[in-house]
Amino acid sequence: MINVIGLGYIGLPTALMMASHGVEVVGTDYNKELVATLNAGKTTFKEKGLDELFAEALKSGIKFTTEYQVTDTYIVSVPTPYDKFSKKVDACYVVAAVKSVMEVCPKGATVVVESTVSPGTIDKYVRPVIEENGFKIGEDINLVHAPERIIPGNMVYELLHNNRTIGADSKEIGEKIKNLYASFCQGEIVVTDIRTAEMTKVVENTFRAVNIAFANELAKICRHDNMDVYEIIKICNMHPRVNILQPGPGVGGHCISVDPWFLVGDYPSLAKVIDESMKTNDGMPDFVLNRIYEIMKEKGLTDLSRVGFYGLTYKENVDDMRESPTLQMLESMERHLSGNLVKVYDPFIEKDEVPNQMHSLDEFLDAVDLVVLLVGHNEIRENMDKLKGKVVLDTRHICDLDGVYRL
Ligand code: SAJ
Repeated sequence: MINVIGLGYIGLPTALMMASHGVEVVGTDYNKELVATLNAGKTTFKEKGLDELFAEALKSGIKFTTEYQVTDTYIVSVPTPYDKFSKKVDACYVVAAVKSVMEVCPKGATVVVESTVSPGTIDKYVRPVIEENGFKIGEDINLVHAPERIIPGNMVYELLHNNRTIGADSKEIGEKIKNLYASFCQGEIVVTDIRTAEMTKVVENTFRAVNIAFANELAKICRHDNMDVYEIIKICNMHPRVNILQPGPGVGGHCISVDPWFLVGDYPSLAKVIDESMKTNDGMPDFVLNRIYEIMKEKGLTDLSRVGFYGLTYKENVDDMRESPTLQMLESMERHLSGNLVKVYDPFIEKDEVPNQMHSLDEFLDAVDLVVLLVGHNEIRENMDKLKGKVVLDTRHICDLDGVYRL
């Protein structure tokens, strides 16, 4: 039996996927409310194909509990935030989970850490916890790092099809865990050592962050001299060895806006490009705010309460607001203008999360003259006509109405 610890964005789909592929799974989370919701037959976030997968896993007998199980394999997928001051990974949840596993697990068990961690975290924080509990790693307990790689918005598909990395101390244990993931994963599964697996995962997200920062910097250069950054990127990307990502209002989510900081925190004098890139991305919400003020001035608009922010989530077609650029813009306005007057709307966020939040597209559009498109949800892509007659600032390059403003 596999005990999956942490039933959030990664742990839950992973547990469901294994269960629906014939593996006996018990999911454990310390959040009683979350466990109760799952036991009541409901998922806790929206994701394409998740409800169907959940139904299948329930049929196959998956169980959810707050208790750690006595078994031979544990998969730890708990959050790894970063410390805002030191920029280093905060491994407290991983350490707490492994500690709890150590209290119940028998000798011979394997602990797989799926959470993203900076290179060296397992040596520095996880191995000591195991040894402090009297276990010898490699003899009594086996340790594996199998970082998740799935993208929110397409998690179920990517769980099935992405290649995976398994880092283990010994080839034999690496192969054993590879076989477990191969129960559902159709991608290639590479077995390597733990430090390499840690670094690879962080590097993948850092590559994307730096690429987006490059696109954001190009957007600023192009704005300065009135060039079309999107046309330029499109043409550059027709070169067989160029692949530039898209500029945007900032980088949110719990991965690309977080993981690269681990490298800056651990290697401050070496990770220069990464540091600058992260600062560029973090500066985009303020860049968008300045664009809004410029456009208001140009159009003679003075009333901020007639400005509307479309989108609260960190990207399109997900219901996740973590580190979202819109929230960063609202916070910045709160700080500088001591209040937030703008109207906000997101079809994926039903609960009231911010002031002046509206709950239908029509109500939102009636209340505003300037619409700032911050997230490219399908809803707005399918209703572009409704923006006719409004002043539109499109930060996602999804609107081609006449007179639309861009980054
Ligand atoms: N963004 C841009 N321009 C782009 C692409 C994205 O501004 O061209 C923004 C998005 O709007 C969003 C942010 O970047 O705010 C991050 O979104 P994302 O879709 O690039 O990535 P995440 O954070 O949702 O998921 C990433 C993925 N990593 C890579 O693609 C290398 C995913 O595969 C990882 O599993 C995930 O991080 C993770 O958990 O680490």
